[in-house]
Amino acid sequence: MTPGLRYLPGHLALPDQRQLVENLRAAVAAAPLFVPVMPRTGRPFSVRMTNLGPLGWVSDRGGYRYQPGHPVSGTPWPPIPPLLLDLWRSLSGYPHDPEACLVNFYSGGAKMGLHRDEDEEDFSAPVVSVSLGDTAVFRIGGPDRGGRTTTIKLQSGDVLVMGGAARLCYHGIDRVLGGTSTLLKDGGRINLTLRRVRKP
Ligand code: MD6
Ligand code: FE
Repeated sequence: MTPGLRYLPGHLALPDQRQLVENLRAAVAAAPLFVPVMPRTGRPFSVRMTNLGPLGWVSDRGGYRYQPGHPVSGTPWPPIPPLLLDLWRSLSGYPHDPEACLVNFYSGGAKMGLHRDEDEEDFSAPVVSVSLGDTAVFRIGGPDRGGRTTTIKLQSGDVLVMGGAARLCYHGIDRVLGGTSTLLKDGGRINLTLRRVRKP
């Protein structure tokens, strides 16, 4: 496994997963899921998104960036729930709190192409990822596109930390395996990624 990649299967107990789903219901009511589109082409993502925290990641025809408010309403993003801040403090090894929590919602045939998380200023902080709901096939490679890749099945409650050399590795979601979890009433999958954006 890539140095700096930590895979923590079942790290979040079921009551904590349920708590997060409750937190997310309230957050999505305040900051609705939006459909990002690819820079230049305007092609829509199959994943719907929202964010928590002082900054949120958005993608539109103008490019990828972090901004303080929702792309449709302009309203500030809801706060990152305490449970996620505790998770970050216990796992990140980074002395400052995250500034962004990207919420990805996968339904139907949603997937995510191979990409690197590189829109942040501070790569010394890891990205901490939490999976909720249906199992996903997560693919991870090296720092260059086109290299060898491996897959990990991410189940509800699994946590992944991408730091060190893994921080800038290519990764994506091949597919979500429907009907593998009952956590979300209507099925699907939620992925939360906690990020530090700016240098402190
Ligand atoms: C997902 N995850 O699991 C997509 N990025 O749905 C990511 O893109 C990701 O899991 C950076 C670090 C960890 C991740
Ligand atoms: Fe990513």
